[in-house]
Formats: sequence, C-alpha cells, structure tokens
Amino acid sequence: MKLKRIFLFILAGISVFISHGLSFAGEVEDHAPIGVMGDHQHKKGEWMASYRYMRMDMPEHYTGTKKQSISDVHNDFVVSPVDMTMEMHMLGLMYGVSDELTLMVMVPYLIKDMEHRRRTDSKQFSTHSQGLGDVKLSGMYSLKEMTELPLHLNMGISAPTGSINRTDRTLLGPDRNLPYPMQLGSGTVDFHPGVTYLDKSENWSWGAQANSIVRFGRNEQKYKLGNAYDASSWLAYKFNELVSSSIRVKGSIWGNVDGADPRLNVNLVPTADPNLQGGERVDMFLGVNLLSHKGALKDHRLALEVGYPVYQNLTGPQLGVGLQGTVGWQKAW
Ligand SMILES: [Cu+2]
Repeated sequence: MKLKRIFLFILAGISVFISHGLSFAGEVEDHAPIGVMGDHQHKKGEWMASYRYMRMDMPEHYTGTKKQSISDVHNDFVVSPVDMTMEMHMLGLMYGVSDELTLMVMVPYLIKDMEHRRRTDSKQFSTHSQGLGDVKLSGMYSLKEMTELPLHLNMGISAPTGSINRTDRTLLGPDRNLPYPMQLGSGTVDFHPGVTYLDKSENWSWGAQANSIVRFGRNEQKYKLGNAYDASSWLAYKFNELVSSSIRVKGSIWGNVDGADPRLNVNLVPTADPNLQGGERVDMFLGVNLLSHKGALKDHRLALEVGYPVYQNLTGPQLGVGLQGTVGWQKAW
C-alpha cells in the first residue's frame, strides 16, 4: 500500500522534472484534473482523443464508518472478501459540433480482481473478471449565454454493453456467477445528467462538477444498481506554461441494489447481498497536468491524479476504497 503510494508520487515528480526540460507553451490550466470527465468543451470542428488508466484499491471492510476485520465479516458470512482491485482503461473521443455543443463518447475496459478467505479453513481464493464496460455517449451544452457564467450541462446516456453475466470459480464450484461488484456493467440504460463550472484567472483555475447516474427499469436479471451522485470541486495552480498542479475534493453517494440477481446466494458473501452495496465517501486528490507545445509531443497533454478517502460510510460489511489514481493522455486537433 505505502509502496504504491510512494511510487505514484515519484512518478508525478519525474513527470514534472522531465517536462521542465522541454519548452512548452499553451494553456495547461484549461483542463480539470484528469480524474474529472466532461470538464471542458471544444470549439466547432475540433476533435480530441484521450486515454486514461485508472486504478482503485479496496483493502478494508467498513460497516458504517467503522473498520471491520475479516473475522468480523466471518461472523455472518461463510466467505469474506479480503481485498479488491479495479483497473480501467478508457478511450475517449470528443467533437465540437458547435461552439455551444460538444459530443463525447467514452469506452471503458475493466479489469477486476477480488481475493477471498473462507471461514472454515482460512483458505484464500480469488476471482477475476475483465472486459468491456458500459459505453457512454454524452453532450456538453454551454450555458454561458444564458447564465453569463462559465457553466455547461452534461447530458450522458450509457448503453448496457458491460456484461452482468461474468462467472469464475467460487466456493460453490467452477463457472459460478460473480457478485455485483465484480460485474462489468449495470445491465440497464442509464442517464448521466450533470453540470460543470470551470473558470480561471492568470495563474489559478478552479471548477466544480456535479454528476449523477440515474437508472430506470430493471436489467435482464431483474435487478437495478443503485443511483449514484457525486460532486467535485478543485483548485489548480499554473507554475508555468507547461505544468499545473491541482487539489480536489469529491463527495460521492450511491445506493443499494434494487431487486436481486437470482443466481447469487445472499448468505454466502456480503458482495452478493443487494442491501450491502450502498455508501458515501469523501476523497481528496492531488494532481499534475502537463501540456507540451513543441517537438514530437506538441499539443499533447499528460496528467496524473492520485486520491485517498478522508471519510467512508458504507452499508456493510463492504470493502472501502484505499489509494486510487488516474493517469491520462489527451490530444486535440
Ligand atoms: Cu476534450
């Protein structure tokens, strides 16, 4: 855990060091920290491609705000998760339809690993799933004319392209359906309304974004993941034309599963219980944004953001988040 954190901070340091050696120009502060999506718009006819790698470690259980040991979880369940890692590769494409409307498509690829321990003999076993997640199409519509503020609406819709039928060997045998956190999609068409504020002065930039995921109906397994809401605000300082660094705070709330996947055994493991999935969390992030304006990397953006929770209140026992980080590349033309 600690080593990973140190590694990420060293990586950030190296990025800053390397970038200082090059000669850049431009407006590095025009983009929010890389962990924020749909933060900016493009001018008419402009394109942007992006790639992000995100990783989140979930090393400990919480019930409410209280940490739980694995033996606490074993008091009520035959199997306890030990930890979980979520990785995501995400490709994005943006296009400025007009100066007011930017379209964006995001294609996630997820990799999930969960380690478990059995109550009976303390033996550990792990499950794995990977594949395409839910593809999201969104429109960002400027409210600048209407409100005279640097504000835009985020209107997204995601398609159930991520599987809810992933299986792996579990305690019950081979090819058993994996619980909710290990599936790759919601199985429902989801709406992602939000609003973003992004402003700057000479050396500072700041912004705020509120997002939500609102789901309707039930998926083919007759359940619906909980709705989710989050709000971020950030402040970034531009050291020079090529480097800015940021601090961000994010609050998130998400609900329990509505209905239940009939293929899961609720009494076996807490991740299979639809009523142990909700929670709320506050994360703090530090980030670095780089923008090149010269040489082979002209107009390429590189960015890193690392986060750690300062508050978690989970309907548990449920695995809570530890270290999380995003590295990203962006290029507009
Ligand atoms: Cu863009």
